[in-house]
Amino acid sequence: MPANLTPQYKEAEQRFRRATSHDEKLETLREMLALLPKHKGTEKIQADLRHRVAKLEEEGEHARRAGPQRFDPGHVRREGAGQWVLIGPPNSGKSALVRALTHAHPEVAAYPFTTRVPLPGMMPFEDVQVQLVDTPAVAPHHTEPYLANLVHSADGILLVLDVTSDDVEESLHELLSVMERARVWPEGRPLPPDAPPFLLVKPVIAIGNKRDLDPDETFAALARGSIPPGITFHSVSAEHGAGLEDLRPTLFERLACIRIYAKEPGKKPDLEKPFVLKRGATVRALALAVHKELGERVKYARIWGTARFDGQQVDRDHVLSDRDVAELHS
Ligand SMILES: Nc1nc2c(ncn2[C@@H]2O[C@H](COP(=O)(O)OP(=O)(O)OP(=O)(O)O)[C@@H](O)[C@H]2O)c(=O)[nH]1
Ligand SMILES: [Mg+2]
Repeated sequence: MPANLTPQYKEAEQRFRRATSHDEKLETLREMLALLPKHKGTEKIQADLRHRVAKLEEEGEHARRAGPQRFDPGHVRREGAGQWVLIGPPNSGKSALVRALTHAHPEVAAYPFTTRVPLPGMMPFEDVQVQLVDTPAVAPHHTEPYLANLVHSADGILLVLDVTSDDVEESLHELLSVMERARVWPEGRPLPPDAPPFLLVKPVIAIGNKRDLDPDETFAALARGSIPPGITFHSVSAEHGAGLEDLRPTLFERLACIRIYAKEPGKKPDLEKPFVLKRGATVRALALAVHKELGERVKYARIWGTARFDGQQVDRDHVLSDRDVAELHS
């Protein structure tokens, strides 16, 4: 059966042949795998590509373990309640947004490709912090190959667009292809029957920036119309602050986390530093987060907050809710 390889696949194959570094090879192989039409005629090629990817991943893992530690721009250590990676075309305002929402100070400038390496910042929200990662621009023939790795390991993706720009649609197309290479699928968008394997479903939000230059939101409406289903749209002005206060809670809520205040019997709860757990976490998951051993020993908890009454006793499989106070008993 003919393989019917697409021009995009052949182009990725060309780049693989030219690739010199380990990361570049791995990246292009992953891309080839993603672009390969999946049918009986390509089964052999699929198996071969998977084998090569696995081998390169293993080599990478060995190199990482062996050290010495090298700066890897494709990896930013997650901190706080979760990590959002911002991607967007040049000058769309990624750095301005990270500057406005976090304590970080990335360079903001009116010329393209100002940001050269990823830069994380922490966004305070109520009593937690959410990590935002600024990145170099995505543009045809100028996209850093490691961006797909960053997107792959993030908890959520922000597609930052300048709504006043002439090429919102093309930019969006580029951003979606980075997500495709990263094997990320927007949460809330139905998976097609021919979806490639191993897709990671994550929250994806499109940010329509520079709202101050679009007072009647004509450009924002056009940009909104180009956004595929499942990707929500937020109109903001990173420079003037409009829309940012609504964005903060959204960035926490879309991480699907809960905050739990642990309390020792007879003592007041620590309301300063909540434990941040995934929505659906149980008493046992909280105990594990407090101390690995406690995860095994915990028998029940008393909870304040969403319980029917204060101090209600619940078993270790009880599902906790955001802002519960929990006293663990083993
Ligand atoms: N009017 C207006 N200008 C903005 C806004 N956000 C950013 N800018 C301007 O847009 C230009 C680019 O902003 P940056 O934040 O550097 O854009 P970037 O996406 O990080 O750009 P690169 O790092 O080059 O990819 C700067 O001149 C900013 O002052 C906004 O909300 N409104
Ligand atoms: Mg920048």
